[in-house]
Amino acid sequence: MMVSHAPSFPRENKWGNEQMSGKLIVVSNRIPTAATPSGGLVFALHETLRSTGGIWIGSDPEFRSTPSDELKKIGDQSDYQRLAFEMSEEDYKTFYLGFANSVLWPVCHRRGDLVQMSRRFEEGYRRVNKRLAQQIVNVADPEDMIWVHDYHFFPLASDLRELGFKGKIGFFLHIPFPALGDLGALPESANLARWLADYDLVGLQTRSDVARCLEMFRSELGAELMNDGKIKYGEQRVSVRSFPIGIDVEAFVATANQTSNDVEIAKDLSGEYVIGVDRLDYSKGLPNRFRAFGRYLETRKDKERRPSLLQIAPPTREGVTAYRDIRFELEELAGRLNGENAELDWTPLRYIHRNIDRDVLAKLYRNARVGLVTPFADGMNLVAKEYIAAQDPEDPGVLVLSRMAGAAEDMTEALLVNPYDIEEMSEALAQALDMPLEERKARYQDCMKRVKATDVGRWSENYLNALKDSRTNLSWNSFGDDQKESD
Ligand code: GDG
Repeated sequence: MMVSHAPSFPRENKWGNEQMSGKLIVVSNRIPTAATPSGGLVFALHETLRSTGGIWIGSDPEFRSTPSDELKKIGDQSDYQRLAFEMSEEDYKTFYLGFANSVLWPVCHRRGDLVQMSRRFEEGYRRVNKRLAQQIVNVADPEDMIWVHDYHFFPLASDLRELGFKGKIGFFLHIPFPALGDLGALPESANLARWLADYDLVGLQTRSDVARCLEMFRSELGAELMNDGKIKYGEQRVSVRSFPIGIDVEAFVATANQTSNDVEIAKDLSGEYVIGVDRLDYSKGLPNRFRAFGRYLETRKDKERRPSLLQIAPPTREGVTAYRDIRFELEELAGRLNGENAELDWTPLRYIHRNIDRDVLAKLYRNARVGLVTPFADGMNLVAKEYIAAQDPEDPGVLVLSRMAGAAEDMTEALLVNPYDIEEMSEALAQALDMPLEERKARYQDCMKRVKATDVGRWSENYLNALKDSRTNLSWNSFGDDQKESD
């Protein structure tokens, strides 16, 4: 069923004393369909929208040969509206697999060598964003606040402004903000600086991301940094701030503590094991992690000691060549590692290329002596936070964390490693496995403080408060008036 206009939800909200005058509209590529979705970010946004009412807009998983001009209701509608935008197969290939994941993703993760240039990709990206902007304008009221998530929708504010929307629009980038030098790998049509200047608030994961974004505004637009921390570009004012994302700490601790989800663990894993959990993505540094584990096995002094590595790596974006390549590379490495090190009664590496239940995952984290999180580049990395939250405070395991993950900016008491340095990672593994209880506890407590400080509920509250207080374009302060007339 199609909708052309959504009702306003003037309910009490939980992020401030002042009530929002309009409704909240969240835009993300994926939209949850279950009545109560699980998973940190999705759950936090669901809870936010439940308390404020509003609309969550995302892509329809089914393709249409001719996508509708209107948004369609999808999944549960009881607390807020969930609306989907339709795509054709060509849209999916060019917008999602193409421009978003074969151009923007590699550029933001410092893999310019993996960029696939194609005019079709650029056109698809612009087409889907423009169509979506029109669909949003059809359901938005002038005083609504729009919160756009991630690199799929960089130009959405520009497209909405072009259609006359003057309300507040915020953007949050979940992945690393690219360095100035890497922006050169984008096609000319992708002008990140101009696109982002049309938002009121640009939220990024870390302080380093903010520094890179400011550098881009200065260098590409000659924008000025003002005393209040905002960027001034002509009449526009853009706030650029870091909002480090986290997990739903209470829920995750409770899941990891539950005894009802105790898992039958294979014999190899009943002793010491090390865990890695990542979507199978080239940015996550999995081949080097396997190499470092192999190096640890070779160099360990006590050959009687037989720790295993449990790597869970569910498939993702398999329509992109670079993802198929990393899968083959990993399978080859896994085979070699086990071939060279396994014994009749011991398999050193357990590699699972499928999705595992969240409850089971929490338990697997809790029982693992070491959490290995070694991406080459990562916006934040929630696995690092989940691993810490799942630990037994009286006997915690140790987090080995790449310096290149956003999480490392604050979780400085993890064992920080360079994901390109196999030797260093193998030494860190040895140090983690031998670490005395007191040191493990002290490091865990420090990391846990950071995990709690960035709880995802607080994250969305902080972001929305900042968006509410922001205002970009001074001439938009009279926003709403002409839109109301044309409505
Ligand atoms: C992007 C940014 C940023 C993984 N395998 C399974 C499973 N997972 C869950 C993990 C975790 C989530 O997926 C992965 O989150 P990450 O943060 O590690 O990474 P991305 O997917 O790349 O997310 C990242 C994040 O956005 C949020 O802003 O931190 O930097 O790249 O929650 O537990 N969950 C289940 N089974 C699996 O097999 N149930």
